[in-house]
Amino acid sequence: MKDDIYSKPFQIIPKFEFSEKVAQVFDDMIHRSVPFYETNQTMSCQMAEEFYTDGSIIYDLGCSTGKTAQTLSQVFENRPFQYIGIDNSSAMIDKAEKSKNDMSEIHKIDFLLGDIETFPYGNAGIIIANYTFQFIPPEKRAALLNNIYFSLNKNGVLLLSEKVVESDKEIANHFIHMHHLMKKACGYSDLEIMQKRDAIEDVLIPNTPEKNMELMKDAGFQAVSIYHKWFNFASYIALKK
Ligand code: GEK
Repeated sequence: MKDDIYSKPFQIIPKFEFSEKVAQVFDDMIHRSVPFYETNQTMSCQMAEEFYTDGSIIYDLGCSTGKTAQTLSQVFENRPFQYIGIDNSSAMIDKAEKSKNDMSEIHKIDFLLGDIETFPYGNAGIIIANYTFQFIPPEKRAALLNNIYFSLNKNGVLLLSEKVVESDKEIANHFIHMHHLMKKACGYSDLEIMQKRDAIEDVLIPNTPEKNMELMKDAGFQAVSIYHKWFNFASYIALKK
């Protein structure tokens, strides 16, 4: 379904939330809003496959409609893996459940309604958090990363993708403009872009790329690197050695 949530003018723009309405159009919304979304899914899932140790669990924090599980299933092909996707929006989990039909039965896939801040990540080999950390209140991010580091098995891996903001205001504004151009090229009108921007302000709070690196290092990760960057979007890999 096409995302037209912000196509009509609002008198008062309601704060963005992961409602039933958003879940219905989510696949179209994220495809037209996150640059290189599909490429990045493939990249993160290929790396998950590289680092996966048989018998461990892949956790997907903020799994939404299950795109990462689908991509993992394609990338792993005939290799078994266990996956748990967690999301606190029941509308998203319901949609993710339906996507299971397209996945191979040799892959053990569960979608659970839960809060990623309190979830017990047992036997974690890989933790993927694609565009979810940005919705966690900034003051709680260090605690979540500490928990992720603590929960990962030895040689475990965190794959994190985020919208980011540059520390230099001028560069930041140019990168934001590039993102708006990308959204326009994907068919969003100026009104849609501006209303969505207002709705998401204070809900999605991006860190600087450097802050994300610092948080992961402070949590204990011995090696941290950016594996993909496009203006104000960055993807990181962090290793627990
Ligand atoms: C993808 N990773 O397709 N606990 C659980 N879920 C949460 C929490 C929380 N505390 N906060 C937010 N969410 C997906 C895309 S979307 C990104 C992730 C976006 C969930 C929220 O319900 C939503 O489904 C997801 O995190 C963020 O690669 O909309 O920009």
